[in-house]
Amino acid sequence: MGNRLTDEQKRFYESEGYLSGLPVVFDEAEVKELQAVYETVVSMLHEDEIPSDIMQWHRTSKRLYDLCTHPQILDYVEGILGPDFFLWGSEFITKSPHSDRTVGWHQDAYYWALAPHNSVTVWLAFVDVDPENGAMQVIPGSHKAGLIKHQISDEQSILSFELEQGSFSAADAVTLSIPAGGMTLHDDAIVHGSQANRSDRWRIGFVIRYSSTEVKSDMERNPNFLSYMVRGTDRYGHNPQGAIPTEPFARPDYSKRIRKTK
Ligand SMILES: O=C(O)CCC(=O)C(=O)O
Repeated sequence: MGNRLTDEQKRFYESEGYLSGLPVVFDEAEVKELQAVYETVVSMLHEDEIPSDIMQWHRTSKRLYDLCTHPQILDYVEGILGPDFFLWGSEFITKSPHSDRTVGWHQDAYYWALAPHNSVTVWLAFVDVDPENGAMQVIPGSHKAGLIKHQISDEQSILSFELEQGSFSAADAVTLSIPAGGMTLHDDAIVHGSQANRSDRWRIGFVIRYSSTEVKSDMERNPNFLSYMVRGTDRYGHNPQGAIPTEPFARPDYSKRIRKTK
């Protein structure tokens, strides 16, 4: 029997918009396997690509689909979303040693054509992640204030949009250090981002997105959207369903991130 979120953890997530400090999901040997998965993904990239350019690996690669549907991860997500939810997004967000690359402060829900806002992200660490190698930071409680205006982001950011200076207080940020094989959870409206990697080590994270079945994708804004029911029953039937991949690894070519610079 896997771990379930306690009532206290659920209350913390509800009030702060994130949850960290969970026991690791994967042990040392499993982390080595995850790192081999990452190497396989990297070997499939084109020369001018970085891992975060290609999204939705779960749609084409059974190995990544299986990771996104790991029972322990789903048990934790169920503690937040309740019994009926689907998987729809996955991507690697990495920074090489001493990379200047950042993730500008943003709210995920600003990017997504999903309503109502009831989605959660799992941030799964493939290596130890801490302040030195650019761990994710969150502004506790910021998910309660609604969506804030975004602007075109700084050149170093992996993302295209970020929050305007002064629209939140970066001094309130909490850094989410995670041991390899561990994970955090965050709300789709929490303000979050990450700084450059100042260390000699890689920073490798795999983020996985899930939504409760009442969430509907606006197919005009996101015609490629596909949902994968991973727990419970879909009583709404709002979204197109994807087919579970059969090949262990294949590139999801249709899910390329559009960004300003390499
Ligand atoms: O990895 C990061 O620094 C940010 C991740 C992120 O923006 C997300 O998962 O929504």
